[in-house]
Amino acid sequence: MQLHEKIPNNVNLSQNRRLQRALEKWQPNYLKWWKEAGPEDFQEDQIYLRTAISVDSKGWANFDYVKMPDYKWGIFLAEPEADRRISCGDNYGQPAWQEVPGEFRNHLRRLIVTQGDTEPASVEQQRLLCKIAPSLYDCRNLFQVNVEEGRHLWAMVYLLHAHFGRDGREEAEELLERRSGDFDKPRILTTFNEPIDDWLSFFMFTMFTDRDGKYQLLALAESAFDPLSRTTRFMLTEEAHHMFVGETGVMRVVQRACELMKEDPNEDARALGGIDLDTVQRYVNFWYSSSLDLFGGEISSNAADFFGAGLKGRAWEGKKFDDHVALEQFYEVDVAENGHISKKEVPLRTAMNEVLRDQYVDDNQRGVDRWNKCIAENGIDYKITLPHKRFNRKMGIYQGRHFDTLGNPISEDEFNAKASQWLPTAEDRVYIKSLMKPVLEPGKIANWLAPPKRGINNQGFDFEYIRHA
Ligand code: BYC
Ligand code: FE
Ligand code: FE
Repeated sequence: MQLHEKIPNNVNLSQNRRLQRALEKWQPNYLKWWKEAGPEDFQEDQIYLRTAISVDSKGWANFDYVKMPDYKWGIFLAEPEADRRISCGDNYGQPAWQEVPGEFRNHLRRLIVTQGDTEPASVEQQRLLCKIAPSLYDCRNLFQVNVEEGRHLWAMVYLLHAHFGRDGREEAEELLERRSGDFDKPRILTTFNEPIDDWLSFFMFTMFTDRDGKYQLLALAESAFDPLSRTTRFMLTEEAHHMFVGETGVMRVVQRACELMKEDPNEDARALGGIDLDTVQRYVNFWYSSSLDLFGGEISSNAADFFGAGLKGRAWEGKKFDDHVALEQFYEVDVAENGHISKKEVPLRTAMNEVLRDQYVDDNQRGVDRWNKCIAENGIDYKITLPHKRFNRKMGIYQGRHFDTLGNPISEDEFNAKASQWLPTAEDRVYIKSLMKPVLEPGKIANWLAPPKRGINNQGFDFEYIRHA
């Protein structure tokens, strides 16, 4: 472990001078990007953050006060597995690769760049949220997520620099040049260009979009390219906290809505300055459907190529599946034609995006069930639901068609007539925005949000998570 170097790492960076120099050249550009596109405020303040200092269970969660620009963004790969074998595709059972095979170079670079692009994109999307944080605790969690997404960018840039030569270095520069939502140089994937300018959206994003991250990382953890597998395995340990922020964040919005409903004679949470459950549902519908798009097309030759080459597997390929070659099987995909849905058996490899999406859907449902349990425990008769996976899709075989939230085909006119019940309206957004006033005294919290059950790292909710410089 080389912790005291300019770039903390467990990859023996000092043994490879060329690589070290190249990354040290990229580092100031990264910091320039962070100052320009990272959190708009608090850069001089001391934030109570966790920093990874090693990959074992003790060292990866080290808590202390740190100024964000001084955060130790390091390069950490999970420990190598002895004699690791390729877990899927045509080369199943062969030794995993330590170097990139020429024939898969372009595909692999593309996957790594796409993964890498989402990380800074999310930081850009969230950069103004610190100005309207509902509590010090939440503001600290936002920064924790942001610095770790920054580290995830480092993780991908390390792979580009170490294994893709000049092209890799160029891609690493471009990762700092694109900007979320920018007209000329947008980020690569759809959801990462959507604005996140209120905290309800932030909680939805960390619930649903970071969870796409979890599933894509699980798929890449199966990669035959061992450095990618080891990198993503360590990223997954950090990812769990991001989804915790999302799931418990929405849970606390829901809890507060229930409390206010019980106080109001008309059970109207908005009347008392809360976020009503119908609005929560519309935000769920939007962020969940947008995140479903991130899995790519239902029927995809790219997905088949990635799987066949062993570049990307399914989540928990070894544990959950028996046949890791997947050449003989089929997967059932619903296709929509002339207003009808019919089942179509497609070769399993071409359906790998859909297989991963279905694994993701189940994981989300478990979180939604916990929100509904909270609502029921408050004695309120309401259920939050995930819309059908055909609803409001912008990518894949359902794009350009219209479906209700149960997945039934409807006309464009019917969709437009119902859209204001299903998706956040301009009025919802104005209302939510009006609630977004900063509350930054330790122990205090905005009226629309319930406090968390406990604080971070055994600290209380009223702990001073941020010390003003
Ligand atoms: N937006 O065969 P298709 C995370 C493109 S999140 C824009 O259907 P494929 C994080 C596609 O690239 C995880 N374009 O899809 C979360 C292709 O373009 P070309 C990020 C899209 O290639 C929160 C064309 O459409 N990681 O970590 O099988 C905070 C046809 O594509 C979209 C990854 O995504 C879209 N939604 O799959 C921070 C893993 N969908 O080739 C971080 C790496 C598809 O025709 N990426 N396209 O020009 C991949 O595995 C694949 O690129 C995808 C797409 C699954 C995204
Ligand atoms: Fe990430
Ligand atoms: Fe994340």
